Amino acid sequence: MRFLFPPLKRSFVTNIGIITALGIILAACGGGGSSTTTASIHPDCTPGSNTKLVKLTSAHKVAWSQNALDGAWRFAEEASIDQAAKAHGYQLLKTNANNSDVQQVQDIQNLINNRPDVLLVDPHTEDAEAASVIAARKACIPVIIVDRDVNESLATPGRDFATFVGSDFKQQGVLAADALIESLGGPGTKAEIVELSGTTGSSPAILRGGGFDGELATKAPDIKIAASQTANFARATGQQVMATLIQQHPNIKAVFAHNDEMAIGAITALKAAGKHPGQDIKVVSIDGTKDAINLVLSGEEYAVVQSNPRLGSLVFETLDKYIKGEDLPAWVVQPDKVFKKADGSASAYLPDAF
Ligand code: GYE
Repeated sequence: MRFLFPPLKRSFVTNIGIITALGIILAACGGGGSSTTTASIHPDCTPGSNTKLVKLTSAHKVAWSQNALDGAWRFAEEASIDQAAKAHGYQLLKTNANNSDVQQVQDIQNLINNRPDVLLVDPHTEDAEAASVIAARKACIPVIIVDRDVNESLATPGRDFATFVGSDFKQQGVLAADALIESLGGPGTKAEIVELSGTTGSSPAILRGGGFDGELATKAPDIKIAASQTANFARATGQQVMATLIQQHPNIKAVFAHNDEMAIGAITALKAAGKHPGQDIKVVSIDGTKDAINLVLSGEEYAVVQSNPRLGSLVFETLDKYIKGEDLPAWVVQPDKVFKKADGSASAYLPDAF
């Protein structure tokens, strides 16, 4: 029995409907087809009351809870997970929470009910899905957290889940601040800027913001953040928020956006307000989408800090290690780079951009 569903063509409702139906069929068949059921590989684990992270000796059915499918970054991540699951021979059972914590909590419960061998979770926000990760551990299903982390004081790697696989978001924020300081002429510069943050409560928004703000305050204390507002990692929202902020702060000299989508929206708004991004206002963002790298090459963006969405290989190599019984670190770090026009790094990266 296959669990590979086309990612973009179905709504989460359809996916969950199918998952539930498949669950009923599996139950009726008395097993998981070609897959090994959780019960058979964890003879000593009692679902519902398990207190320890279970070890795996084999795995076939992998569940994947995605927080949204709403832009180039997430499509690239989803494709990478799909491809790596296939390459490593796993069946993949997928959900998409459409940027809703309520939906993602429900999705994870539905996935647990289908008794996968392992669960991969990309949490929408840090706190909201932590209890679901613990619910999976109690149900004898080990979890790997992918891309965005949970609040590790609520669910802990090595105890409640196997490990976190993802980028160093704080370091991305530091690198973005360094690039922005450079774009404005160096640490002695006096200027006002604005910050467009990602989804409130998500680990990339918290850590990118913290890394950026700390680096700016330490290295260039006269560059002040005049306003910091969320635009939910979305292009259209970035445009709307920037249109208002540029009226309120007409003298700003730079914009830091927590992702490329918001930067692209902001550039549209700045131009509509008569500004010249790249000249009178410098823009720095994070991700590495094709659209943003092209703006770096045209000079409208100063720099893009990479956040590599192609996490699939690292995730499934990590899962293979877990199955072999190797000790995993609490965090498997995905390394990232910085792309600029001046040093040729943006043009060199462009063919790989997503
Ligand atoms: O930067 C953004 C997406 O979690 C790192 O989520 C990811 C972020 C990424 O919506 O574009």
